[in-house]
Amino acid sequence: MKNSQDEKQRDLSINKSDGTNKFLTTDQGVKINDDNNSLKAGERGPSLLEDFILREKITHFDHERIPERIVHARGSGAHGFFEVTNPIPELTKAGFLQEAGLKTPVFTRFSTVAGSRGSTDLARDVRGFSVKFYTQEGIYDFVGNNIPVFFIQDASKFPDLIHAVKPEPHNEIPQAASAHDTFWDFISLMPESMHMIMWVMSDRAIPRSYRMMEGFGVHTFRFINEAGASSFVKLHWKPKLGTHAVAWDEAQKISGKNPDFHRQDLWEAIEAGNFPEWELGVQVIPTEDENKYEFDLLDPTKLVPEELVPVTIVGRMVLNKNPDNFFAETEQIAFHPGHVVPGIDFSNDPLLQGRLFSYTDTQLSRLGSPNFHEIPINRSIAPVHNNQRDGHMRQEINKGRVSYHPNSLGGGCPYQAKISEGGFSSFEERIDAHKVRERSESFSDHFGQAKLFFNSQTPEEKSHIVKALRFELGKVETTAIRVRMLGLLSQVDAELAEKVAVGLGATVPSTLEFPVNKGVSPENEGGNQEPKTVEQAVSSSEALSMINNPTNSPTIESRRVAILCSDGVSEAAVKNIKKALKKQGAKGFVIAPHLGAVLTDNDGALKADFSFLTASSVLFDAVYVPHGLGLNLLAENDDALEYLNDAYKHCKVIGADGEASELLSATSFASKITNDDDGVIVTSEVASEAFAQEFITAMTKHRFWKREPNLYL
Ligand code: HDD
Repeated sequence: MKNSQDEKQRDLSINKSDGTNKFLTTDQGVKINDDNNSLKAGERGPSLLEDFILREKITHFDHERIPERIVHARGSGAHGFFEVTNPIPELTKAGFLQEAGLKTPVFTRFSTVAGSRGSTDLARDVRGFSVKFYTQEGIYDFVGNNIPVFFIQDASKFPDLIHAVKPEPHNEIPQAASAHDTFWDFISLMPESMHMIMWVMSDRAIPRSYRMMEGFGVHTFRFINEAGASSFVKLHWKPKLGTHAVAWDEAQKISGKNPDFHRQDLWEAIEAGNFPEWELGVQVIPTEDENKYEFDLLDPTKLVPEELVPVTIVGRMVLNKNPDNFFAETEQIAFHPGHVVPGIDFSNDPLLQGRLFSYTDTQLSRLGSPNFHEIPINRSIAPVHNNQRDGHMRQEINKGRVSYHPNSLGGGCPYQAKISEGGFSSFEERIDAHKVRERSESFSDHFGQAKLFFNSQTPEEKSHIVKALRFELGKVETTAIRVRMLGLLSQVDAELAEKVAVGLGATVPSTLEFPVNKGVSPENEGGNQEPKTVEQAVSSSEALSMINNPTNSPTIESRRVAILCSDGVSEAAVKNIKKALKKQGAKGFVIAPHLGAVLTDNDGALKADFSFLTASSVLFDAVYVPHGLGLNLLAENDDALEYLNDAYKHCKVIGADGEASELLSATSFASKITNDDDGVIVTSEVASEAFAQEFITAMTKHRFWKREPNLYL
């Protein structure tokens, strides 16, 4: 296999254009002399229909929107490469996984699910994690999420799920939020969603950055090796920067201060050369182990605990180039879990099977034609030859008179590939079954893994789940829906249900009740099976907790620190912390009452990166106040104090040196600071290296959740 790392960029370059030093022209290449005035009958007269320049410009403008994605409309993407570190030829014959060091170009898109294209990045939601591999054997698409399980077990419920979570149809409210009646009405009637609900109510749903999220293929897939032997696999992406979240109050504030927070974070990291990186891991389940577990491998509401099947790392992905054009690349990219290459195949997971239909179908209305594979970002770098012809916006000029197979007039070309020549062949699974519209009994455990997830959380994380549920269900107006949800939560954990109930001023019901709707027999409500709880072989798993996650490394790379300054600030202190942060790959930003120069204690000047108004505490990972003469100005400035108050509330590191530590007594949290809060660091020295070190060590802990009232202590 050849290293094709740059091949996709070369392929894209033939479609790129740049108007620098060029004439303005019409779409037909005619040079334009006046782009400011339409052609009129007299300078004050009506415009003329013959003005082809005006007509062309307006027509193009009138049609420049395409339908947004029906889900995952809001997203951001980047180019990069995937490199094999541990080849796995014994598992799969997929060419891009065969040799150590082999690089394959990728384009990766991250997204929220429910919101529309212009919605906030910080919604409480699942995040999409899609990777298009431009392999030498054709396109392979990984189309996963940052959560390893899903809400529903059968694709036939997907339209219902999405209708329920999207803004309500009568008034189009609320945008990018699940906290409303229709979503929880549906969920309260779908006990199979309880495992996923635990994840979505956890901090996984409010990531600090796209660069700090795990990715999961969710379904069980198959790998097939050269000899035709198959194994079941689950795919994982593990972020180099660890898996981290923001606080819910912070997420809501970020949504107002900078709704592009994740998009900008990804863009700026790549522009600054802080290329985000993930490891690709596989969990391999031998075919003979298919029925070994207490859960069904085909059930997408279940994960395989890493304690039962460890994750083996096979390669790494680095994103190192921003798109040149958002629409052409990030918007027009079309992913499809059915885009696989020889060596990768599907399982019979009924959710996956439905997806295999949906993705091509949706591109037909979104991108407008079956020729969407010709759009540059979707184009394979492996040669494409077949007898598919014509259609809207066809780019390729197929030569010859033959567009059918078999043929003799074209010498039988293009000809089929033998399996030994790389021809795709599906795994020959033996199926001997009745055609039925049923769900397997092995899918009926709806609570066992919800319990596993909940039991794997730290007390802080459990407390966040309770608060998230109080928020979400608190926004639900129909009491019966809240009560039904409390019933389902009690099946996961009695204490969890009780604590949520307190927030709602409600009582946990003693029985589960599903109302029977008109015309539907009771046994068909909410699937075919009575929901069950099956005891799991693993009762708690570190990998499921973000705080205990074994892959989290103590790094502050690319983290942002707000340095609150006013005239008279100690230049040495600012430089000291900036230098120390830079050494760790992080960055300090000077925030001042106004933009322009901030005068320093030694008659120098620092450039303000932001004023108190143009940034906000929630856009930073930590706040530092250096010693200085103008501290009394900060103490009187509500905007400056809000940086500290919010940073404390969101459990971030706060540092102050010299007299700056006195500023903390002007904050709303002054009386709450305790000696054992490792996240509030004060020193009497100015510009002390030891202080900078302590500040950085505290930042590696990400957040000091113990400041919050914890419902589980
Ligand atoms: Fe889906 C988009 C992930 C179930 C139908 N899905 C979409 C995207 C991601 C996922 C990441 C955005 C791709 C991009 O960036 O362009 N979807 C998932 C995961 C699922 C899942 C991890 C469950 C395990 N999806 C699912 C089902 C169906 C769909 C069951 C339909 C039966 N998904 C779609 C879609 C979308 C889509 C309507 C909208 C835009 C697109 O495909 O290209 O076809």
